[in-house]
Amino acid sequence: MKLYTLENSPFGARVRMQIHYKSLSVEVLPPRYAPRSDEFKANYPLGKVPTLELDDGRMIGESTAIMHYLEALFPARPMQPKEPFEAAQNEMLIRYVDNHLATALSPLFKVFFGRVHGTVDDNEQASKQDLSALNDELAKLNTFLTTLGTHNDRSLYTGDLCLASNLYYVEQLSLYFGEPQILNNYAEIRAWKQWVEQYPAVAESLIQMHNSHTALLAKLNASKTD
Ligand SMILES: N[C@@H](CCC(=O)N[C@@H](CS)C(=O)NCC(=O)O)C(=O)O
Repeated sequence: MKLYTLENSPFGARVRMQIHYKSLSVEVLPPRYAPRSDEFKANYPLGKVPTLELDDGRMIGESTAIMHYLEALFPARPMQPKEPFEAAQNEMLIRYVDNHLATALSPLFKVFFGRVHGTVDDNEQASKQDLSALNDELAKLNTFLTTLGTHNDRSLYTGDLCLASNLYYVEQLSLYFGEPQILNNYAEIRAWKQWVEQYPAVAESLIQMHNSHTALLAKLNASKTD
């Protein structure tokens, strides 16, 4: 099997974490076509990566669909809780990340990548309201995490992988747009983050994403001084 993904993609990072944690033999490759090109849109399901290509050529898009598929195919080292309430909470965490947190992050992503691709003015900023909406979501998360039980007493789940990779961008983009240490007010999130980053599968994907993000920042800074 092959996973097509971009190194700085939080959606790809969560699948890479799962592949690493479960020691799966899935080859991780960059997409065959340039992102945003017509070929890219036409050849990947729903026009996005990560995409998992099966050995018979069939393809699966959407990171959470890929994660569910891999979990069903490779049940060893389970990453989805069996107990119904815990399973529901894991699903809630995934939906929190993709519907709530990602929605609040989206305006920051738009301006940041607009700058990277030169489609927005260099002076365009994320607004105070954008950062305050992000803080509202973090406050919700901080409370939600207290209901998940002590993470030190449970194993790593797919929801944790989704949160770890998107939380990386919460910290990086808020720092970029002038709010460093955005997690300072959220003790439960910081404790969860410390726990989750103890897993090499998580830490290594975060480092890969960080290297790629740092290279983009350097490119942005260089283009400013040209
Ligand atoms: N909901 C999707 C989001 C995937 C997504 O937004 N992928 C981005 C990379 S992070 C992409 O393919 N961008 C290229 C494009 O839109 O042309 C998932 O969970 O997989």
